[in-house]
Amino acid sequence: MRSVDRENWRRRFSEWFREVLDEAEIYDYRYPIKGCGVWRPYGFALRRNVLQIVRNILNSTNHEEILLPLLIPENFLAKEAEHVRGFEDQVYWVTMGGRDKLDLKLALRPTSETAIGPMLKLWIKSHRDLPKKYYQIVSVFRYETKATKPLIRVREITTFKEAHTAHATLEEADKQVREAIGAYAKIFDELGIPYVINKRPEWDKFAGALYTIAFDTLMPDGRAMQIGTVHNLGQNFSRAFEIKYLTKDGRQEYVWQTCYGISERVLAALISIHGDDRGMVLPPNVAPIQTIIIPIPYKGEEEKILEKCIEIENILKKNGIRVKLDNREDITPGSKFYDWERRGVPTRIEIGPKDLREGKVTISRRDTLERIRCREEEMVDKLRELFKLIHESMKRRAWSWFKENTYRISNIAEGRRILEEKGGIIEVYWCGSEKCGHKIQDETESRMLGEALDLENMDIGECIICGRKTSRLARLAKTY
Ligand code: PR8
Repeated sequence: MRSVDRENWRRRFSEWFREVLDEAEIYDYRYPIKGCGVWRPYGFALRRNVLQIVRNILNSTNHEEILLPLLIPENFLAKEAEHVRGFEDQVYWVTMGGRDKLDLKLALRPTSETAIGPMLKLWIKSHRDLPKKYYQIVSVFRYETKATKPLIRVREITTFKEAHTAHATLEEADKQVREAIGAYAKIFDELGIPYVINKRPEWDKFAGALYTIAFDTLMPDGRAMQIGTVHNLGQNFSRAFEIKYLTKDGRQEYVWQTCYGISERVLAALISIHGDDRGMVLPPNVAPIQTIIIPIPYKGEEEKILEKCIEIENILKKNGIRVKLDNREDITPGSKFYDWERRGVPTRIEIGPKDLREGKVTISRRDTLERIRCREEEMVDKLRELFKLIHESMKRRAWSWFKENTYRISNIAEGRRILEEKGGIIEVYWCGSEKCGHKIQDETESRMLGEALDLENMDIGECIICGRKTSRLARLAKTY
């Protein structure tokens, strides 16, 4: 019986992750600059399919795609005091133009609030110009000082999807934050990535924001990873950049802004969360190849089998299925199985002499390794049905592991022990004070993800440190 081993895989996750990026030809991290990697064709195709989902969801909520310059003048980056303080240690600077020293240093954008600021000032004049909802998908640069990791903590973030919006009132900006949370939840659902939504504590919010909401997922090793953030910027940037509009009753007001972003961490989560000891398992909606056809040659019948494979490839292509025929010679079917399993292709069709005789095909599912046989005429419908089933079952499995690894605890030592031994996320009652917050972090040797925002019925409990009554639930985890 073929089976997948997920326990061993979790234990050696870090190693697995690097191997799979390399062997499945996703992303090559050997580029000679630390924190920079190369997207290889298979990874690039996967990235493109994920970006398509992001674009569709942002476009359908009336966001407009733009492209801002990569360079930001030093005096603009410095306009919002908190922002520059938060980013100053992470900025790459351009100081020379050819042989000339530049009069004004130029930053490689670490994020684009200060690039769009001066433009919004030009574009927004009246309440009729609001709201504005823009996004761009670009590279940003951050001189990360913590250990870098492919896709997870890079210095060139090549897939930064950043949205910037402007509104007439704080209420509208708050509403935009909720819309953005909805949009991100949809993106993660399409990818089968489980998450919790938390309001980051004051001491960990985005530099220049009123507040920050974050999505966190759990990686297979039990550590939490922030996969997206939504920030209400209030009027901090609009005051710094003088972005004003004329109200209906003729006053000049500063706009209210939000911004939100996700990065290639989403791809890291997608690749990791669904995987197993054989390699990646990709959801059919983003898999670059949805079905791989592998001929099972038989002496004397090689040609007929190959012809049938080509015929089937054409039928599937015509039906809009992303298909590939692996007709490499001198490679055994077993090695081909291994290669495509490693790359996470969701379904495999094998065609051998028996299939040929009976007019049938054998289909294997990558996620469960189950095999079914069906008549050739039913194959297209069967595959379409399987794609849906596979997606649902991958998502269900990922969520159920995520929930199994979330613990409501009332004893701090127990929390520390769980995080130390198993990882996961712990939930504790917290009064909301910074002092108790830091104490919970110290005593559990973990990081506060923030206050849970996605629970329907909030009970009243007692702060795990000071005992005060509270309905706030803090989530903590060891993090990436
Ligand atoms: C903003 N401004 O910038 P954020 N490598 C990979 N992914 C990363 C890295 C990194 N070094 N740093 C951050 N991320 C706001 C919102 C415009 C858009 C990912 O927010 O600094 C993280 O998942 O929180 C993070 O949540 C996301 O980018 C947005 O970055």
